[in-house]
Amino acid sequence: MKPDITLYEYGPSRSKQVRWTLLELGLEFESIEGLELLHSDELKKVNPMGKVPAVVVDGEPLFEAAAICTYLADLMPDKELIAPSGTRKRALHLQWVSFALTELEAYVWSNARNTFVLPREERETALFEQNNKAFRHAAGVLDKFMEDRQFLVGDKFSVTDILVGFTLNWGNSQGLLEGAPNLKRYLGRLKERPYCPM
Ligand SMILES: N[C@@H](CCC(=O)N[C@@H](CS)C(=O)NCC(=O)O)C(=O)O
Repeated sequence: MKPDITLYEYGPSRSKQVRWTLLELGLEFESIEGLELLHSDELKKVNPMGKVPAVVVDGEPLFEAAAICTYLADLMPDKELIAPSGTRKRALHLQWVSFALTELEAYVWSNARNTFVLPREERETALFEQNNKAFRHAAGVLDKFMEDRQFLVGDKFSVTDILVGFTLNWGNSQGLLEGAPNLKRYLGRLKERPYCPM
């Protein structure tokens, strides 16, 4: 039986990762969408941080995009969007998702927070140079890895590409993928997929 899923989302946000995963898996879902959702009491019942994405699956709440997408892929093993637990490929999924969150996303998120998310008086622009340098360094490592590959794990499209690709695209929008031609080509490949929302 297919799970009953509600997705809390807001257009230009990390919730695109979950929407994309759901569409790749062919899962139906109810969407609750809107900027006014952020920090609302309704959303805090699902994610106490009041942030999107968040989901309710068969009555149980879950938040954090990486956890949600990984869980959804696990629910549909026949779709082969993720390798089973305990396999080398699964370890590589966790490796690249952890890499994206800590070595890439942290810096583009800090840039975004200090550009338009935080109130003007709390913004710290002195961080930008350091953030950009750290992102470019990690992107350079990933660019080399992708030199002779199409996708991140087992050279087959997977949920890992959804999570990491979204973050790379975010970096690209901040001008941080100049000098990473393999990653630009990789993003091009991801954008050719019919359900890609980037
Ligand atoms: N670590 C969380 C981050 C979620 C997050 O920060 N979402 C943003 C939208 S992309 C949000 O809801 N921001 C509202 C706010 O920070 O006030 C995840 O990856 O799901």
